Amino acid sequence: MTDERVPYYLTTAIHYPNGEPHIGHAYEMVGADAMARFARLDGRDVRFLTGTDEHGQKMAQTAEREGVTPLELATRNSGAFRRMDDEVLDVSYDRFIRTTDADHHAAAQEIWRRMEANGDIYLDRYAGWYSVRDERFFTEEETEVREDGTRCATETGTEVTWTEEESYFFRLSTYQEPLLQMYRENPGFAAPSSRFNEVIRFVEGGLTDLSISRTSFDWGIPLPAPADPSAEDAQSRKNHVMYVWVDALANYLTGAGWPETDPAAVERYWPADVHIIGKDISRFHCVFWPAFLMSAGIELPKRVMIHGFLNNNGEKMSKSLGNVVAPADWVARYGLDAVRFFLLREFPFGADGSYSHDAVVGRKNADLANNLGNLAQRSLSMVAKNCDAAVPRPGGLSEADAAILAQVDALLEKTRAAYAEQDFHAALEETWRVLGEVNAYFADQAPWVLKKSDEPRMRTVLYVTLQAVRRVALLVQPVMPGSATRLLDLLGVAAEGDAGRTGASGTGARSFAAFGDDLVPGTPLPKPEGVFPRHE
Ligand code: ME8
Repeated sequence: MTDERVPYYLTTAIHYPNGEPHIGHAYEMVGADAMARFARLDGRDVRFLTGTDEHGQKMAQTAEREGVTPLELATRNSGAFRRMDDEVLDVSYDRFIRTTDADHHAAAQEIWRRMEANGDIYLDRYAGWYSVRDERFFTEEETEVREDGTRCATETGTEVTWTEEESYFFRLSTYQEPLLQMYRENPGFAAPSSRFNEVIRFVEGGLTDLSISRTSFDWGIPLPAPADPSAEDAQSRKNHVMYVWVDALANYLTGAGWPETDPAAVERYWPADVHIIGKDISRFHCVFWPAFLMSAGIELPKRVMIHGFLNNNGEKMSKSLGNVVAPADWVARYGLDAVRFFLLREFPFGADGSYSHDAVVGRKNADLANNLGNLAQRSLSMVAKNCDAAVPRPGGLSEADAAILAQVDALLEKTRAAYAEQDFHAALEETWRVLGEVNAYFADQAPWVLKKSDEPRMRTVLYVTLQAVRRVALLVQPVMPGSATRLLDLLGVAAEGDAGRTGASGTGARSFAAFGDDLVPGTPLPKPEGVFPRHE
């Protein structure tokens, strides 16, 4: 049977497992998970890739400090990232890739071979500044000497060390024009536009060739054997491992089954629909990655969504400031759905933002407990008491009824448009604006007064309100899968199997195909209970 659904392949950055995950990592996962769930509920055949980036000098150094092997360090912390996804955040990924996986080695070596076959790789010497923290090379002009005498990268503030070694280079300089042309032809290649413009200005400033192998340590993927075994460098290339970013970026291809673990999947899912990454790694994804792919003759991803950074009360999170929050602690304190909602509602995905205890509690109490929770609880309790605990039968709709339903109905298209740009904030803002209108409608119509004066009208108002709550609950499933599912259960909406897929709450998902359906009068409803508790 052929799958008629349109494929949708999305990826997150793969995280460095040189420590435990923090709330910045959680932020990226929640955004990507909302996107994946939305696409599934909207009928797409989703493949969602995440994982850990396990090679490189940073991993090797941390392992040495901790007295374990790099693989032991990677395995331990990769497990912590995976547990965050599975047990803390309910992330519905399809594959958790580790760059130490065997199929990934094959993919990384294959892309290298293709770039080499295209004449884009040559052997030379690298002499310059390297930041282990950033796993990145810097030119002299990109660094500065601090008061304490250490040299740092100006852009990232991390320490750099002078590095001189034999290295293979990628002819990035020859891709300046092709990249600029690709950007012109694909104005949506990266977003938001402010960050895309920074990338374009960087490329316009000229590109130098990129060092893509290292000899000073061996924790990385070996270079593939040369096409010609009698090549002059056949022996010496055994001393090189791939620069960790060549290896890391190739994970997106591995995850699609490239080059040959799953050709049908490659055909179906590549090019990726969106790579979701943070602002500090935009250059790798918008400059290096498309240049590698052009060189290797592989189609480019459709979009790179560059999210901002999450700060603690306006301060950068750092171990030295002691303000690093563990995602599990946050979730234990506020509840998963309040955290997920806060992260996506508080500020636009492309912008930087901040969290504080008061801000999270504000969202939890005002937006969730009051605007949505109370409305649902009050209308459902009235139905339980006054309508035989079943969906009431409405009479003819008044102008006010029709007007509020029209606003609710328009939310699907608006939400779809916002998600197409990963603008979760705009989607939620509009949904909560309309929820405000529904609350005003409920207060104006005062069904508790109608109960004494006009029972048929009371039933109509309750029906319209439940109808509105049902549509809002459908649309917030990607953000709050657990709570939305419970709310839909309380509304007597039948679950449809696995449209939302995986995760503890996946089985109860209801796809958007049913968005336009009406609640069926007479459907028995379970005893109402609060879904969005207040934070005391
Ligand atoms: O960069 N707020 O890994 P990483 C929001 N392995 N996002 C944040 C953040 C914060 N405070 N701190 C980090 C790497 N991030 C590479 C990626 S991809 C082929 C290789 C984001 O563990 C960061 O921007 O340092 C990145 O997207 C992700 O977390 C992983 O960061």
